[in-house]
Amino acid sequence: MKKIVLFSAIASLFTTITSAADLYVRENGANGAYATVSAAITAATNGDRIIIKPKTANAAYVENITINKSLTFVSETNYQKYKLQGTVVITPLAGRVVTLHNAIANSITISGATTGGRTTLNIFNSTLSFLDAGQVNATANISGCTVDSETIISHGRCTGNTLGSLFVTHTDDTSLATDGVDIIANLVSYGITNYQRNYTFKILNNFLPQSSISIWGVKNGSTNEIANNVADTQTNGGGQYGECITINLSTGNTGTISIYNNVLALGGDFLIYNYNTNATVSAYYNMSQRSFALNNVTNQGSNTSGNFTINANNQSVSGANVNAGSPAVEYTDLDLTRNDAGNGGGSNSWSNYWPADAGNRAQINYLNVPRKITTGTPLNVSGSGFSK
Ligand SMILES: [Ca+2]
Repeated sequence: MKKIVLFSAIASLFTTITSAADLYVRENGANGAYATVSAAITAATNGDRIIIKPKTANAAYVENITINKSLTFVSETNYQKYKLQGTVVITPLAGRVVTLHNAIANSITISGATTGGRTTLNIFNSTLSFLDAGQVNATANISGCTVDSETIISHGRCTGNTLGSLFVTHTDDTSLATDGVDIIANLVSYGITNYQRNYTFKILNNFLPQSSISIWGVKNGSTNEIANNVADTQTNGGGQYGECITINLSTGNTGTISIYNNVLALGGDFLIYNYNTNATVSAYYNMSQRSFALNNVTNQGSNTSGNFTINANNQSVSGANVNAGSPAVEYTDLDLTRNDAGNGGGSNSWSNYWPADAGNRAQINYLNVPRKITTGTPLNVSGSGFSK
């Protein structure tokens, strides 16, 4: 009897290992493939991979797609995206993980709250019109994507994207994620706004050529970072006072926000405008072309004014910002010189997330490295990336 039980256990393990399958989707169902993405989803089971061949002349698969399983979608053709025309909706479920690589799509949304756990949506190297993952108990990791209009998340990592605007919306999560919100090295045209109060945030090395960063919520008692960003409000203006960074926490919401090594090109009266004293705000080693007019900033020092040039064509800054960031060793640049204020500086430098040859090189989408290494202590480094 014991043998039978053991054999059953091994058989079920074997079934688990071999159950993940590749399902192919091709134009007109060529060579035995599915003709539609929806048909492949219907046939798939959790953990399967759907491999989609881009149609000739980049024609679209015209269908509304509902993803109600844990699946990964990839292109069959290297460095070429498949096109979807219609809506893409992810049905939430605790433990569900949906990953899309190399999609061209109109909108991708998670259709509602997840109960009893979390839904995870990963989108890499894709081009979208609109993305809404701002739901209760949802994590969205987005990297290497272009999203034309709004991107809405409530938790996750957002790295190396070109975005119209980015909103981190507040949700009343009941199954909390264990990590925070990371917004790193994105090109954002119309502003980054955080409302979330469940998670600590890091807003690092982003390039906002005509907009600003707004903070309307923090996790109570948390310490949050806004570092090495470029926010230029000279063209389109920023907040009410033209500011590059707006902070306005409501009563009962308190936390610390550290603002350092940013390039703040001001079109109005205040570089940083904090509406009240609910947030404890520090500002150090920021660079502006104007004098530092700050409102309700508790701690400040070593902010400098000087001449610099913001180059929107290659998302860089040159001039007085070079080596104007914090001299502390943990902010050292990749070339081991003092931190450059702006998106090129520090260990989360823009160049980490934006390969020079974007077409045929792997792209980093997350790095977790210590900023300072001490001899005699273990060095823990982790990261992830993707290709095609
Ligand atoms: Ca430097």
